[in-house]
Amino acid sequence: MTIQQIGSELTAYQILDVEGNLVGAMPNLSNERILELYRIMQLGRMFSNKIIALQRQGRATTFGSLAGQEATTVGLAAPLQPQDWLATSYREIASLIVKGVPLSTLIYSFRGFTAPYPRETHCLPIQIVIGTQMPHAVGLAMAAKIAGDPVVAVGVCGDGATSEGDFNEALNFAGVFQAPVVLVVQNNGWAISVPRSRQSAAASFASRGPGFGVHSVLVDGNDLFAVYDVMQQAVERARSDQGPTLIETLTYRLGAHTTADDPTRYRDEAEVEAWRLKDPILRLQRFLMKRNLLTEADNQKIIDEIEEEINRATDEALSLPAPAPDAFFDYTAADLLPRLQEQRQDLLRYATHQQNGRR
Ligand SMILES: Cc1ncc(C[n+]2csc(CCOP(=O)(O)OP(=O)(O)O)c2C)c(N)n1
Ligand SMILES: [Mg+2]
Repeated sequence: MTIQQIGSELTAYQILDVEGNLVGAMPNLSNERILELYRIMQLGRMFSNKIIALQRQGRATTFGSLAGQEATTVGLAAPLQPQDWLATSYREIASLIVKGVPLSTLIYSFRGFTAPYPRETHCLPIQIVIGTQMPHAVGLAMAAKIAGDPVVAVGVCGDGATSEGDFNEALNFAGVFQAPVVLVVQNNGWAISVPRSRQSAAASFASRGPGFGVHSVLVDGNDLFAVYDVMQQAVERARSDQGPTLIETLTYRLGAHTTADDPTRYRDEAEVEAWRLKDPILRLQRFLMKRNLLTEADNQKIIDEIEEEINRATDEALSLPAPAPDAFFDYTAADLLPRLQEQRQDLLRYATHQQNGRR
């Protein structure tokens, strides 16, 4: 498949249908690699459930599950090379896992402070400020291009982020400077309680690309093979200096926005049920079982092993000292300006006051 320039046409590219049957040409992936990616999809969902449980016990901060979005988050990171940059929001934990960020580092970050990820993973810390990671990705790509490095940068945001200036500015810079970047919009239907229909009157977010002179594609975001395929091609286009690509992945947030949200107050359960039938993990599982690449027993073994892996990483992350309340100042600037030094002191005074109040 070659990436088509799309206008307002609304057909999402698909390789694997809901029943796990091939309806397009398979990307170049070995059976071992497919099984590994399937394992990380399962890991992404189980990791999400674990952090939600820790949050309920008061041992983790607010957390947004990626349940339902495993094919997109795993598929977008899988074609990347170690030197390629990844700049994401909070919904792409599985992408970071594919890139090699250790589970214990990620779990520790949900104790209130995101310590830097290992340098060699080339992942920026997750962004909570909506949309800001998109110009970061374009900047990293432009820097690589200027330096002549064969490095690609990927920025990932949600449907809600497309209404931010940052998203549009990133697209414009990417087009004007032909940055080796891939900008991915995970359209999961909702931005907290704001539905996709209230975000834009455009038929698709992908259709925004051509207005910026950026190659665009719309893909079934619950289809691992399709996401991998379009991503692989976009990354190669970027690496061979053929320019940036905008990819919209059509997916769905099966859970709450975060642990601080109750979607039953604004969302029809029938919509959720309809998307459960398109579950990306079940879809790939059906494919694997039909091809005799996975049995029920294999599947159970994978789940048991992941559970152990997550529990080990949790023990490790919880055994570390709690992050200092002012730790993030260490990463704000090389030398703190007087105003920031003052803010740091204020924060420490406040934290001490709070602690004394509790005694
Ligand atoms: C600049 C900014 N404005 C508002 C918020 C509050 N906020 C947090 S998540 C969110 C919705 C984002 O929706 P979307 O981009 O679709 O991402 P999703 O959560 O669906 O993955 C908002 C408005 C924020 N974090 N940053
Ligand atoms: Mg969204």
